[in-house]
Formats: sequence, C-alpha cells, structure tokens
Amino acid sequence: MIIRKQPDLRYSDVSPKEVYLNRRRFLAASASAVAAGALARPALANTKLDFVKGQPQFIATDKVSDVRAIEGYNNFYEFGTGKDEPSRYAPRWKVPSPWQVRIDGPGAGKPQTIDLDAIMKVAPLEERIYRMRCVEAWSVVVPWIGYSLSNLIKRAEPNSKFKYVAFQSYYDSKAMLSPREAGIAFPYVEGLRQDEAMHPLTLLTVGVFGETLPNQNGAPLRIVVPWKYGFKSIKSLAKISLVENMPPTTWNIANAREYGFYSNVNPEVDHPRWSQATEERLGELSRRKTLKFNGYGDQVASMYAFMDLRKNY
Ligand SMILES: Nc1nc2c(c(=O)[nH]1)N[C@H]1C(S)=C(S)[C@@H](COP(=O)(O)O)O[C@H]1N2
Ligand SMILES: [Mo]
Repeated sequence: MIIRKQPDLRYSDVSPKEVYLNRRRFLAASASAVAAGALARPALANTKLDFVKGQPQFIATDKVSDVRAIEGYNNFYEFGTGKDEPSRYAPRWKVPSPWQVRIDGPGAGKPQTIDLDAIMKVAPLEERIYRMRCVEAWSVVVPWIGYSLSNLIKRAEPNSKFKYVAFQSYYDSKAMLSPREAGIAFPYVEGLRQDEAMHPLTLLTVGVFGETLPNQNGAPLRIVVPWKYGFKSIKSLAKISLVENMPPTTWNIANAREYGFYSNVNPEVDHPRWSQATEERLGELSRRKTLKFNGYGDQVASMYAFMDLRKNY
C-alpha cells in the first residue's frame, strides 16, 4: 500500500524543518561547532508559501526524509560534483530577479516569456509528497510544493507539433562550474515525451518544506518527475520548448550507453556499472527494494505499455 486515502501526514514525526533549524540555532551557539565549521547547512530564510494539500494520489505514505538529507545531500553539478557541494556553494548564488522563463518551439501556438511571479499564479500551489530515486541508487521522500506542469504548458496553447518538451536550466559561467570542471555540458538540458510532460504527476516545483526552494534544490523553479531517475528532474528552469523531435538530454550526451532518454525507475534493468534492484533510502539502515516506476506504476505504466523498457531505458 503506497497511496494513503486520507492525507494526514504529521510533521511531528518527520523531522520538521523548524525542529531542525531550532536545533541548528542551538548548535550555532556552541563555539566549537562554529569553529569546526561542522554545521550541515541547508539555506535559511526561504519565503513561506501558501499552498493546499495535494490529492491523495500525490501523497506518498512513506516517512518524509530529514531536511538534512533533502537540502544537504544533492546533485547539482553546476555547483559541484560532490553530494555536499551544492548545499555549500549554491546558497552564495544570487538567483536572478525577475526570474523569466521562455516558453517557445514549433509546438507552442502562443510562445511567451513569463515571470516567476506570474507562474506562481497559474494554478493553486499544492504540497505533494513524492518518492525520489536517484540513478545512483539512493532515495528520499520529499514534500514538494508546486502544480502540474500541464497547467503552464496549456498557457502556451500547444498545437499538434508538440510531441516532446525540451527543458533548459539557467547557466551563468561566472557563478557556476565550467563544463570541464563538472564533466558535463552546460546549460543542463532535459526532456519528456508529450504525454509524460502533461501527466498530472509531473510537477512544476517552487518549494519544499512549506517554503520556496533552497538554491541547492533548484531555486527558484524546477521540474520533478517522480517515476524517473532524479536526473530527469531538471533544476533552475529557464526554458521550456515544445518540439517535434526527441530532444538531447545532458546525461545521454555525456554517456548514451548508461543514460537513456526515458530513464524510468526500473529495478529490472541494471545500470551497466551497478544494480538498480535496491536503493538506500537516506536515513534508513537497511536497503529497500526499488519499485518499478518508483511505485507510481498504477499512474504511469500505461504510457509505456507498448514499449520494450530494456531498449527504451
Ligand atoms: N540543472 C541541473 N538539474 C539537475 C541536476 C544537475 O546537476 N543540474 N542533477 C539531477 C540529479 S542527478 C538529481 S538526483 C536531482 C537531485 O535533486 P535534489 O538535490 O533536489 O534531490 O536533480 C537533478 N537535476
Ligand atoms: Mo541523480
């Protein structure tokens, strides 16, 4: 049983951010901790968001992960290739304001540039608790805030040329690593098939733990696709193109044999260098069995019914 009928998640049993931050303020008073630079550091001072609870099908019943796992153990190669580096270096980045997102491409009947402020008002913000599974076989459970990406795409009045969506991250060579340092091309690009992009689970995400996104989690705006490996969930989104052909994606460009376009979580198809059968849920001692489509099969499997998922990995 993965989806609970009544969303009644209590933050009292999930290491809430407030508890953690209070503990951290307490620690900050300790000279030795400060001197040792030992404080794990999620960003402070994000803005509180107004949101409602997502529908039950969007609320995983797994225990929400500790804020230190979600905001302190990240992949964001623009800010470093180590898991601790994004939380150390991304907070220094000043998120450009106003943040503008370009929506274009042959599939967009009404191409447009839209500000984050306007994006926030396109649909009501919902809190959704999603399991996230990195291709590197660790996972977390995250209380994201956002709304289905389909709401924003519809504003661009998509036409019959919309077969795929191509996403592009923001890139600033002065504030971020060079492609040579990171070992991947920038700007980071990702993509989804039309039906995947319009699927209600695909979340345009502006927050986590009730507040705007910390930089290391992809501020100010990212995509979250919970049935796919984490690298599909592109951060710091700057451009959305509605296109006719399957777009290039960063990890596929870097190593096509290891990272395919679809990248659905699949315990039956191993990565060439490691098994995908199990995962480390951060904060838990024993490994979990990885679920096909990360446990979202009831909602998404039909989109792949006629595909060989070994070939289309
Ligand atoms: N722009 C950009 N987006 C990115 C990445 C990245 O390096 N750059 N890493 C991806 C990977 S591999 C994962 S697992 C998730 C991690 O998201 P999180 O740090 O919020 O858990 O972000 C994805 N989005
Ligand atoms: Mo990942």
